[in-house]
Amino acid sequence: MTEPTDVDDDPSVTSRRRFLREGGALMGGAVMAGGLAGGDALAATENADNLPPNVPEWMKTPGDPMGSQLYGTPSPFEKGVIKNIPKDLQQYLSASGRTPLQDLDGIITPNGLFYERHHSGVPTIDPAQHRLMLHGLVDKPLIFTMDDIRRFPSESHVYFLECSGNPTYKKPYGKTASDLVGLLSCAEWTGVSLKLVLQEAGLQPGAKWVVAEGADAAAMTRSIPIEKCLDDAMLAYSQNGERLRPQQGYPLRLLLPGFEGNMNVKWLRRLHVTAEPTYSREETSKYTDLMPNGSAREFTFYMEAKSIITRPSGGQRLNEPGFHEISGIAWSGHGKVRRVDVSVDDGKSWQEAQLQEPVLTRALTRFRLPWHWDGQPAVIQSRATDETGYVQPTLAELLAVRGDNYFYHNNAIWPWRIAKDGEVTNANA
Ligand SMILES: Nc1nc2c(c(=O)[nH]1)N[C@H]1C(S)=C(S)[C@@H](COP(=O)(O)O)O[C@H]1N2
Ligand SMILES: [Mo]
Repeated sequence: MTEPTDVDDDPSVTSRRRFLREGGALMGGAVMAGGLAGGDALAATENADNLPPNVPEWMKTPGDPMGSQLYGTPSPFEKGVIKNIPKDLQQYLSASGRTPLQDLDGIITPNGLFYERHHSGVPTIDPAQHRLMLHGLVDKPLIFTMDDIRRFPSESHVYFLECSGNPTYKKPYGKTASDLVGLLSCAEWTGVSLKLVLQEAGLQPGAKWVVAEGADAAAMTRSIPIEKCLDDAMLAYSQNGERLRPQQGYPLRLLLPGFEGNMNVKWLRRLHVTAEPTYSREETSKYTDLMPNGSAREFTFYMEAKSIITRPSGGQRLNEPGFHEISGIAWSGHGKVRRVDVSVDDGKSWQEAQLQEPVLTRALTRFRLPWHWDGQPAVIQSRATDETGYVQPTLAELLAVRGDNYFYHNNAIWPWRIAKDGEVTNANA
């Protein structure tokens, strides 16, 4: 029986899905080829009557009235900037939709394009009927309504969130930045410090883990070490200024800055304080890395330093030689990005890129490097170093140490090949 699973589950399903995605990629490709890397998405509809020195038609009559859109949506000309979900897979309960990283600027992911990954569909939860139960090794077990949660002092922080199956180690590798690492997004989260909520209940001696459970049909369950719970863990109810989207865990999710996406339990309904981890499916069968010597890396928690060039990147085209800004994103679960180096000569030499402010801990950091493309074939890539001094490895280095018995936690450098005609493709594919 084939169970519908996804990127961070069964590798055979992953490759089947990749195959399906490539079959359905033609239409998306047309959208992506324009509008990127110097192209003009609207060139096809160019009309000289609207170009200087003429007065364009949209200046000759008033525009749409107020109230035509009570919740704003992007310009119709941006309709190609959408989540990356293979068409054939949209009916699956266990699925993922990727952020179109190559189409975005800055470091914040708009809520409508935030990646989504769920194991049993997206529940529709009435916040008035939602409760958070806190029990186990506490002095006073408590049940909170959403109003109770919102009475705690609030805080807001910008953090990235990344699935640990992003990308897997299994070939074929994706064509675009989104295919490769689009299970990654970044938002300003608002909520309450988990520490405050735990203090309200009073932790008992021996409290070492907090087991979090989601209110979806998967009852997603993960054990969180108490140190993280008393540090920067949050119970988040808003993202980018508005309430969480249903896909992100409305009305309440756990947000564990820098920890693998899976531990950030959505639709959070229960926190059980325990002495031991619970060894749930998600921390034994899944999200655990089988090493070449047969031992398993489990409870790895933090996502390691990583970066990718998003422009120019796979699926895009450089229209002509000359000036092109190389731009991308870097991040580390361990803290701030300290530097990003970029190579434009297949890794022979590296130049330090400029980091765009703000450089925040456990958030995406935008980097850029001015580049003159001489029109010859080139391989470009970026390499992140975080504040601990850790340097992002190559795929070969990573495979040499960890093997490929498993497919989580791939933070390898990802090179793009630029052909003489300007076409950009995945150099590892
Ligand atoms: N309750 C619940 N929480 C969950 C999941 C889930 O299926 N159910 N998926 C996890 C996984 S694998 C990831 S990568 C992140 C994805 O968060 P997002 O959908 O907001 O991007 O949520 C995690 N939390
Ligand atoms: Mo995930």
